Amino acid sequence: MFGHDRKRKGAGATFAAFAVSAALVLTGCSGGGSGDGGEGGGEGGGDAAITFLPKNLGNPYFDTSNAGGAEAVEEFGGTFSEVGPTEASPTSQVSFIQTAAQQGVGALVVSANDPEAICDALNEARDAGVKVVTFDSDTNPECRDVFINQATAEGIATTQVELIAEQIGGEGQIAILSASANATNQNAWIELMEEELAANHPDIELVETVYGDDDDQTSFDRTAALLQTYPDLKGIISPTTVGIAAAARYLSTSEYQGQVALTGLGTPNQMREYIEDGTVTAFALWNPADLGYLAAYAAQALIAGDITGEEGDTFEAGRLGEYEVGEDGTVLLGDPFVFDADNIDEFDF
Ligand code: RAM
Repeated sequence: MFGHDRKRKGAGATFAAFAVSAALVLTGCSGGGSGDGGEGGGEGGGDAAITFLPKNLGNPYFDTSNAGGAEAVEEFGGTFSEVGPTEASPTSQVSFIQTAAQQGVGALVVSANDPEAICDALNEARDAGVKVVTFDSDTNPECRDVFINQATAEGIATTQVELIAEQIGGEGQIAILSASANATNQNAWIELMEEELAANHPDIELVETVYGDDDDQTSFDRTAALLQTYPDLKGIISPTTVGIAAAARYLSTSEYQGQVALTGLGTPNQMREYIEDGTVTAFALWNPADLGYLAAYAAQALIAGDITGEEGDTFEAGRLGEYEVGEDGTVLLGDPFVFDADNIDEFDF
């Protein structure tokens, strides 16, 4: 459905919007916090104090999405801060949620490491009046007000399967290098990738899914182990920006460069050198800055009482325009996007 060709065809307009918004974010994130638990810059908007809580700190993907959030918060005159754990483990976000609730922030914007493990803490925060927006990786729907989804799970899954199928000629063994084992987003995509492989690619065998925990070194080591264990491996899908960058780094100096295909979800800045040296031919993602920007506007709309998260609620999201809340309190950002040697230089995030 979201095939490679289709994405390239629609590329013109999207390229321009994408590149411009990335540039805006780079210059417009002065309200950003530092991840030390303290409140960031920005003035006034006491009610619109919005805390971003990524899966973990130190991931350029979340640096970009949270810069998008800071840009939005600055636009509507709220207060932005960012806090987060160093490890993307199921319960590592709980203490940050509790602290934000004690501080009485207006809203938390969270990418969940586990659909269930942070639910009690989130619901306690909501009981204390904090609005909860999940983005990127959801919790169970009853633990948040709204989920900002980067693209449909089906679209993200199908895009990656189509890319690997194209890159290995439609047959052979592949493996998946994922993030943490409980990540809601990666697990949803993996399930759908398995279905897509079974339905439409009978000659591709998924031999194993391994977990690099969104940690660079762990992902690097898992890649090495996969290549040793499966000498006939033809390709790897890594549906995580941390994993794909680490796997590319491993492949780029190994005997497998150009022999074992690698695709998945990556940021252009992390993947550029591997596109240039031929380790990777194409990968996908969305615009993380827009994702954070939209999440911040949804948080503000909840705080202001403009929306409650009911299906059919609508709100304005600055330069992105109007959005509507869909089924299960989900708001959809857009389509996944494929990057390759022809377009990667147009992006800077
Ligand atoms: C990593 C994280 C994030 C995911 C991206 C694709 O940065 O796991 O949750 O959406 O990859």
